[in-house]
This record gives sequence, structure tokens and C-alpha cells, in this order.
Amino acid sequence: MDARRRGEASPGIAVMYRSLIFIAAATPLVACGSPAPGAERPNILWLVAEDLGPELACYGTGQVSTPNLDRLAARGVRFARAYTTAPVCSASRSAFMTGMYQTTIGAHNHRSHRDDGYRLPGGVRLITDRMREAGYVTANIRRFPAAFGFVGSGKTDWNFATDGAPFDLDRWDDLKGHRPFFAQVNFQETHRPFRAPGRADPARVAIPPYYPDHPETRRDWAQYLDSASELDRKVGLVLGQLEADGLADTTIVVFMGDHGQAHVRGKQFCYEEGLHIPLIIAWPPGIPAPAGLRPGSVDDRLVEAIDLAPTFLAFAGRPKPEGMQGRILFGDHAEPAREFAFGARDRCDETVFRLRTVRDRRYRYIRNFTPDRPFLQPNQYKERSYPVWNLLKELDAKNQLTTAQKALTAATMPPEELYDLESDPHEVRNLAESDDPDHRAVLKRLREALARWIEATDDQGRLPEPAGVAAAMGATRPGSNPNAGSGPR
Ligand SMILES: [Ca+2]
Repeated sequence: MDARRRGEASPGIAVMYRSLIFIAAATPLVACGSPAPGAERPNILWLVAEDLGPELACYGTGQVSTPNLDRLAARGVRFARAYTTAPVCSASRSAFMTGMYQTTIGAHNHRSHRDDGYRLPGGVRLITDRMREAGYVTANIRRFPAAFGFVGSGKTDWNFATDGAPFDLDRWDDLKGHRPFFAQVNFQETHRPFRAPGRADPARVAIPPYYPDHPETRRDWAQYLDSASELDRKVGLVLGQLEADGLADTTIVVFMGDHGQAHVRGKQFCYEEGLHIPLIIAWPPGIPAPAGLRPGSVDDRLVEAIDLAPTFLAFAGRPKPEGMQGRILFGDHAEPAREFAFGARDRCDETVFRLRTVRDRRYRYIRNFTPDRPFLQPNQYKERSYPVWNLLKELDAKNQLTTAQKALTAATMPPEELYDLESDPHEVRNLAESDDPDHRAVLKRLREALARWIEATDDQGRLPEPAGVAAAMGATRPGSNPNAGSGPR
């Protein structure tokens, strides 16, 4: 077995160990301890949606019907600024299931390490393994009572191999006999292709200005919202069953997206649309809430999805593991709010980009390490599944796009982007070239924050993947014509 297969001893990984030691040294050990004797430990239920931005009624979106999630938010904490650290399933899930940036643990390339035996680096573990140590039974629920009429996807999708089964159970009915439990339900409704009863009126949905206002765009957007409505219906069934089984009073419920919306400028890109997720944490009424967690509140702290792992370990009475990069959000050991939220995109399928981003409470900065490639760099999944992807090309050929829309069909991308999210929430006015001294100062501050993060977290994306890996997927070339088809070269 070579060094890579053992997940150790490659130069990059060795540097990473040093970084982890550095991070651990900088992070005081949290002496949390177990709950008081006799105290009931809460069950934990994570409801994980696919490819979903905060397009729920409780976040202010129209033409979507989400009464069950709205009720959950009304009795829980609804996060206004929650972000995944990657805009694509496998990299994001690798991160929030370990509490580590995917870029630190070598899990940053989408669907990588599927057959090479790559293991998590030393000291990094799945949250399920840590929960087991805390006495929790773990579950990734696929099988529900037959009357539900659907199954959980059981998705894991991590960019590393695990030793042994990552979950203990997959049947809802088995949860009742196991206290406490840490269970997930993975929903697929909001992943393309959208399949849901028609409900939203395409004429009344709000289309972001960087997409053509075209019947095709409106139809697609309405179907996305309908998929969120269908997701909500199924969440309602699960929450109803939790109540019927007598578990609601002792179970913390989390609802989240695994990354942002599956639209052309969302998923796989580092704008708000790709990274911003709905996040609701609802504490059960039967157990005293931890310090700082106020039921029925909106929390506007900047939060990264990797914060869930240490937060829930703390809820389970466990100390924060050494070197874990997520931060504890609530309780006696809550950590300071983040000044910045970071994100990264690396190879997705056959398409190679390296994008890094940081946002503070007002501005988002994006650094593109592959600016010679067009935004519409060929990608078979996008071409097959996103009607607006192809519509942009068609309308561009007819010269029918606005300036904001033409940015998506340009032959190259800006090396740096800076957006004022207060005045420009759709991120269409790039301030990176602005002469305004205030903008220059913001650019410098965020550019430096990102550079520090890349060093401090030992971003593994600095080391290119072996060329053969992407090539085997049919990797696209730099400077690809966005209007050309894709396919293996
Ligand atoms: Ca996903």
C-alpha cells in the first residue's frame, strides 16, 4: 500500500499535520464533560436537503409553500447567514460530517478518492464515530413507515473511505428502541431533476437578474420552488412521526441544505447562491436549552456548516476534538462568532476550476485561480440538467443578454470579484476594479483574510490533482469555448 492510500506521509499531508497541530495549539481545549448525572441527553435528528438555498417561506421567498419548516423555524433558531464551505455535495458533506474544511482534509475535489482507499488524516473522524463514543446510536434513515410513500436517499457521498459502516441503523422504527440516537434523513427532492406537483406560478416567481427573464427560466425556477414545497410536505411527515412516537420532546431537530441552489450560478460556484443554505436548529421543549439558544429567534451570526459537528458534540456532552475547525455555536463553551465565512470550489466532475471565497457581514470576495476558463466551461451534468445553461448560450448567440447575463457567457472570468451584499445582493456589480478608496480597503482586507486562511488551514487545493485524474473524467481544457459541447477529449 502506498503512502497516499494510507492517508499519510505525502508532502501535502505532512504539512497538514503541522497545520492541525498549529490549529490545536491555538484552540484551547474545551473541558466540557458529560451532562450532569441523571440529566437526559437529547436525541438528534438532522434533516438534510439537497441543493437548497434559503428558498423557504420563513426566509421570505414567495411562491413556495413550506408550512412545516416555517413552524420548525418559529419554535427554533433560524440562521440568516449560514454557509457551506463548498458549493457541491461531496466536498460539502465531507466537511460538515467531520467539522473540517474539505480543503484541509484533502476532500475538496468532487467525487474524488472513490476507489483509491484514501482515508481521513490522523485526528479527523466522522461525527458519527464520535457520537458512538458518546453513547449514541447512529442512523441514516432510508426506511420509513410504508404510508409515507417515500424513502430517504441514505446519501453519504464523502471524498474518503471509511473503516466499517458509518451508520448503525437505517430504519425509522428502530430509533424508538435506541436512546439517545443521532439520526439523519437525506432528502433528494430539491436535487435535479425536480419532481413535484406543480404549484408555483411561473409568471410570479422572482428571477435573479443574471438569468434571462424567459419562459424557460421561469418554468425551471417554478419547478425548483415546487420541489421545496414537496420537500416540506415530506419533512412534515417525518416531524409528525417524531411526535407520534413520543420523541419530539427529547429530540433536537436540524434542517439544512447540503449546499446552495442547483441553478447555473449557484451550485459549483462561490457566489451566495452556491453557498448560502437554510439552517434551522429547533431545541426540544422537554430538555433545558443551552446558553445562548433562544427558541423562536433569528440568529444573524456568520455560521459555517462545519460548526454543526462541534456544536452537536457539545450538545451530546462531548468536548471539542483537538484541531476541529468548526466552532461551537451554543452552550457554556460557545466560541466567538466568526468574522468571516470561507468557501472553496475545486474540480467538479470533469470540470476544473479553483475558486476561493470569503465573506464578512457585508462583502463577498472571490479569488479565481483559473480565470482563463469561461464560466460556462463545458460540464456534462450542467448541460444535461440545467435548461438555463443552454438558454444562455442560445440567447448570447442572438445578442439578447443583458450585461449581467453576458458575464456568464464571457470567454474568461475575473481573477478577483468583490461584491457589496447590502447594496448588491445578487452580486452583479464587481467592485474589484473600483477606484473608490473604501472599496480598495475592503478588497485588501478580504484578499489578505483569504490568503491567511489558505495558509493557516493548509489548503490542499494548492497542490494540483494528478493530471490523469481529471483527464480520466474528460477534463475540459483551459480556454474552452463555452458554446462548444462537452465530452471526453
Ligand atoms: Ca447536494
